[in-house]
Amino acid sequence: MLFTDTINQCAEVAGMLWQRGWAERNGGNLVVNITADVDDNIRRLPPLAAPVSIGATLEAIAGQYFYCKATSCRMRDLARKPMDNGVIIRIAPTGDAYEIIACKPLQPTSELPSHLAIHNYLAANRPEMKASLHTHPTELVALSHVEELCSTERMNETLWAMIPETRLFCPKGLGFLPYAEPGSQTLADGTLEQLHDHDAVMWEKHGIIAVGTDMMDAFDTIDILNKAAQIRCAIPHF
Ligand code: 2HA
Ligand code: ZN
Repeated sequence: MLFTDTINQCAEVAGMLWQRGWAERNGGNLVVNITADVDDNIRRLPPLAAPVSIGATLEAIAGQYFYCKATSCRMRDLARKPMDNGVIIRIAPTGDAYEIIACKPLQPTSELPSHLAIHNYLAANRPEMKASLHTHPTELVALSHVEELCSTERMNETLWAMIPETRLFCPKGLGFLPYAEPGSQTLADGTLEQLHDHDAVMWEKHGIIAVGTDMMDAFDTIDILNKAAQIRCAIPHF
């Protein structure tokens, strides 16, 4: 895909998140690796602001390019104007900082530590996976408030039992991560650990993050999991 097509797909997914009620205000974030598709015009772009330290050295994505939702921006606005509500960043050749190169000097997503740690892992281990998506799907978050479901095993058993497609399309299930502060390194580290065995991670009482070959693929994983959660929540006397 051309990087512009990739960004348009992010806009399409952002619109669906808003339509589903999973992206209130500035909720959720998305990051996609566009390195394979950036052209020379993008490569030549000068930085719009001083480099920002990542707080870690991410060697596998050194020199790579990402499109990210900007912090405080709304998914519903990104859906209409992806370049006014998202940024393209370039990771420094040393892997420990990034610079914003297009189109406005907006700050990237507040969950950047989690997303970049994930992309570093993916680039080294699963290079076909290019996208990460975090959102707040209502029924999945609801299930993370039910104490007896709060483990990877119990949550997957429950979701898989609801409708056969869940196991078919999410055979690895999701990893369950106990509550950690949004945007924190604890959240990033825990997420990364869970992604060794899963394509999605539930953040207790907060939301979910999924990876995919592209943004639509990551969205499909969350959509399938939330469908199962919706069915569970629809069972009377829950
Ligand atoms: O970007 O959802 O987790 C807003 C959030 C933070
Ligand atoms: Zn969130």
